[in-house]
Amino acid sequence: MLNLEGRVAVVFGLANKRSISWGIAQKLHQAGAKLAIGYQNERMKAEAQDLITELPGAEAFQCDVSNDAEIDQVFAQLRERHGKIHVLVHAVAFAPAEELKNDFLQTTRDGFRIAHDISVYSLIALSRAAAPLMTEGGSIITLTYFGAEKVVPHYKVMGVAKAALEATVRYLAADLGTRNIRVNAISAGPIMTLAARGIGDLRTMLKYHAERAPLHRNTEQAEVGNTAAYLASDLASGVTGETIYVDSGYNIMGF
Ligand code: 0WE
Repeated sequence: MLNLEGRVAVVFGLANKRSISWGIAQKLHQAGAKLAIGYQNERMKAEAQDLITELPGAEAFQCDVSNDAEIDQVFAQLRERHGKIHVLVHAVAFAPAEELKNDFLQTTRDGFRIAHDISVYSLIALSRAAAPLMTEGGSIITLTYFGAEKVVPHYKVMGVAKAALEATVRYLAADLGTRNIRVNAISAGPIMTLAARGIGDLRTMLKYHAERAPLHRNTEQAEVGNTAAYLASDLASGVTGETIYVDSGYNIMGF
């Protein structure tokens, strides 16, 4: 039923086996998509490449999404190799560590800029580069978090960036709809990834989340991957500009 054979999917944001991008890449691969998977830099290379070789036919590429020249180069290569693409997954976010430690009131101009450049602007840049290759229509998927809409302790400038990301999804969806390119966000519950590991009380947060959520458990990468596979497929042909929660239902609770 969910068949992505003949589709080319490009995934950004692989760091290690805990990455949400890895959960998504595995599911897209299982559904039959051909994959190109990107990691940020030399430091991420070895671990990313080891994982990518687990998916037969998947190719690895290096791309720092804050660098326009690297983005151009990656999409030129994709054009050469595949001619067209169908799916873009943006699973990238960063704020300087100090910004998540200090009071939100102390957010620096530079920390704000970096968080928005890497976590928000990169979706615009990647979408602009991907759209000309999505000649058969397409699906663009990004990752967001509940901290965009309600205050989550320590999330701070990332919450502001994710709010901007969710608005960006709507504006991109409006622009790209005429080309049958859909743009959606998945709001995942907290998951122990490399990006989350830096957070002191993530363990407490995960426990709290599992206690409060209707499904009384945490979110798994594979569950996010399943929703990404749905959004990538024709099953979601009428869905664009949305934020879909994959969080065991946590966000619906008021008390
Ligand atoms: O979006 C995220 C990760 C965001 C993130 C995390 C870090 C930590 C290390 C962005 N940049 C950095 N920079 C670093 O130097 N999540 C949804 C995971 C996450 O991050 C949190 C969370 C959750 C959940 C930060 C504080 C509180 C909760």
